[in-house]
Amino acid sequence: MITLYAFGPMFGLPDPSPFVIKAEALLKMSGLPYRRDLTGFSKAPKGKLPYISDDGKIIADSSFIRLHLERQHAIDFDAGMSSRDRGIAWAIEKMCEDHLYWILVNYRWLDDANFAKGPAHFFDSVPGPMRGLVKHMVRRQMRKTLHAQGIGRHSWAEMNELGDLALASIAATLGEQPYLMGAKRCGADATVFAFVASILCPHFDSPVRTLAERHDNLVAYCNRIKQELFPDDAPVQSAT
Ligand SMILES: N[C@@H](CCC(=O)N[C@@H](CS)C(=O)NCC(=O)O)C(=O)O
Repeated sequence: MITLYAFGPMFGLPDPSPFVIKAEALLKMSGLPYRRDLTGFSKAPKGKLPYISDDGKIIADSSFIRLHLERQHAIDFDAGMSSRDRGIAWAIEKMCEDHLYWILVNYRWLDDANFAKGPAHFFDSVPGPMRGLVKHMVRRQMRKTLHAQGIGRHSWAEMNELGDLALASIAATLGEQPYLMGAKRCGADATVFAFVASILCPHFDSPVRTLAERHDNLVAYCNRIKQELFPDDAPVQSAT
């Protein structure tokens, strides 16, 4: 039995981490039985979630989880796709993880209103007198991380422009198809769904959410995959 170590549903999403949503989407797509454990963060081998345990073998990082499922359980999430399409899908997936993600983090952590109704709650269990200081220190560290990554060096207007281009490129690739690369779901759909649904999350306000909402096909795509893989959750967002 596979155990997925996750943060747990929050903000109307299956998980506050798009990487955890991606890993859970892959598990659901695999059809393998799994359970969720919300207590594993302190033991995360890379200090981050998600990771899984598969019959005692620990695999950390959503990409290695995918590779493990493919190799260990003989699953090809991209079955039937040409090597060109596999390449495009992988590139889009990494654009979501290594580019769009940081714009999402910026708006969740550095926008005061979003932080207060979102990540601030990660610290609710910190004892009262310490809580403000811990929140302040973690937020300051996040600002430094965004600066080191590079996205934090841009103005928010520039970030929006980059976010707009990334979302437009996903929407253009998707076009009128039901899934990113055509009529069949592929591995990258787990990722694109996870990151776009996280951006569309109505709990948070941001210009990039508004930009994503303009793409009716992206909104419909997220709602379609949510319905297929996470049917108990509320719709991502209605098209505007
Ligand atoms: N490359 C990793 C990224 C995972 C990741 O960044 N997880 C974040 C949540 S979105 C995390 O656990 N952060 C906790 C921390 O950095 O302390 C993957 O694909 O799984």
